Amino acid sequence: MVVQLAGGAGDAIVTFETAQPSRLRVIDTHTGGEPTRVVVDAELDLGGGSLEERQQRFERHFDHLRRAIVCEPRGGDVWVGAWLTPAADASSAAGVIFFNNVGYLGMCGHGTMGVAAALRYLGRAAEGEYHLDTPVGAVAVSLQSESRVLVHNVRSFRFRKNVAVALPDGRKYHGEIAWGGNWFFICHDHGLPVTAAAIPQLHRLASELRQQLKIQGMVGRGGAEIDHIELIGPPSDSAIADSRNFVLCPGGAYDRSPCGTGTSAKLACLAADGLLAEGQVWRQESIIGSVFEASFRRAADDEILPQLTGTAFVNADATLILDPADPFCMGISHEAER
Ligand code: PYC
Repeated sequence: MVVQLAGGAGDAIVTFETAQPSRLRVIDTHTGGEPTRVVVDAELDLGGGSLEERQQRFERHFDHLRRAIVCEPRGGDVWVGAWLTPAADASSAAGVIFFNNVGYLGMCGHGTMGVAAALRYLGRAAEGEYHLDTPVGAVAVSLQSESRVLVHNVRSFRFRKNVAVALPDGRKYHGEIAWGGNWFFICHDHGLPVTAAAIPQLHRLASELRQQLKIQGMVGRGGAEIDHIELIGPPSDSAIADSRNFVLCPGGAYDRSPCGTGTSAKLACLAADGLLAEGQVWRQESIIGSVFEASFRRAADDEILPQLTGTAFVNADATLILDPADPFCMGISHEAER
């Protein structure tokens, strides 16, 4: 297959040959219950430049691989994929592009922990702290123990406070728009129990809120779509956590983990309101009861530098087979119908 890519330098066009892979080695992990499929040893030249540029090239030329890796029948809406690529910054260990069943993620907290677990399993994790480049900036990772991973996330901030969203039937909710590596609408006054038993109602309301944010043109900085909805409630047990969340992800699944970027966005709101001090630990519980420990350091301009700790385990070392005779080789996609 001949592919033309806009090169890293200026608008130069780079033409090169890349073979369509027929097999992809993946390491599957889960972080607090949320899966990540890490593609390793794939030979795909995405050209130079930033991770943002490489993600755009991946999307333009190789989006079928995203679907093959995370969509049904090999995956499903809960899966996040991580494509490893050479680092953009000479001081980083690698670059990573995160994606799901409908598109691409700027950063992914649980996914970064999954990548760290996969690299450790492969014996490729650097000693101590190392950096991974993502499309929204570099993150730092270090292994705390066999399965515990510490992530220093990208700068996070609250963008808007007390935003009212009215649903067509007159119900009205309020929330904060915040960035934690992805865009979130964080809502407290939803009136639902944040418990596993209420997942269908939480899912319905979060979907309605996301739809209305879109219809009403409510966006993040620079007009960015708010594609994650976070409904906050009390923890199942104050001895284990400070708060519990339900996070609706862009592809329609809810995050089984406490959501690293969502926890970072929440920390930015707590910091902005003076409700959490620098260095103080915030324990964020997920809807299935897994917990991330988080804290922050202040950065300039009302932004914070969050750090998150969670546990990630490898649960498969597998080879995906891409058989051209298979009509669903490149995944089942409902995107055209959305
Ligand atoms: O952990 O940041 C996260 C995340 C985003 C989407 C699913 N998990």
